[in-house]
Amino acid sequence: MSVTTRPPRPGEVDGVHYRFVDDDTFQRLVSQGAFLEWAVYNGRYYGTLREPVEQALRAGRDVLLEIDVQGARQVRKLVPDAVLIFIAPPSVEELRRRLEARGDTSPAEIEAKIRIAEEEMREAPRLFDLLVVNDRLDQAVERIVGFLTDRVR
Ligand SMILES: Nc1nc2c(ncn2[C@@H]2O[C@H](COP(=O)(O)OP(=O)(O)OP(=O)(O)O)[C@@H](O)[C@H]2O)c(=O)[nH]1
Ligand SMILES: [Mg+2]
Repeated sequence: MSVTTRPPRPGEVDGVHYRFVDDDTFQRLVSQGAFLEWAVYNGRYYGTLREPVEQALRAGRDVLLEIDVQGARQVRKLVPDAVLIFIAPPSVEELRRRLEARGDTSPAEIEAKIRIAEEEMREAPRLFDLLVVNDRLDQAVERIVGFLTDRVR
């Protein structure tokens, strides 16, 4: 679970979907070195706390992070053999349709997210180990599972 300064959307629960904090709290965590990685996405801060990740790794577990491209770049530096998977929409039009269908994102925010996604899709091929187009969910899942199964073999 990530820490963020964006406000919760309807139905999102603090401590479940994100840990929602104010700017001062986020900056304090940054200066304490509490984050493994952090980034600014669409004007809001997002970060992964270091401690729970290191604890899980010490216990021999794999850790899954759902983070943006800036965060992926930091993780690549810290953990060179991390597996980076970029999940892309089939098209910008479909991304817009999905964001609209979610019903919790304003038109201005949808346009901002689309601009960010276009930029991320330009950078992704250089950084990520696998690009998956999430057209049909079951097929996207199959590609990811297949890729990870080959990697650990
Ligand atoms: N670097 C970084 N990015 C994060 C973190 N947590 C979430 N993000 C990214 O921040 C972006 C915005 O996430 P949200 O605010 O959840 O917006 P969303 O429209 O629900 O985006 P998705 O969760 O990707 O569908 C996404 O690209 C997330 O992957 C984090 O801890 N670190
Ligand atoms: Mg989200």
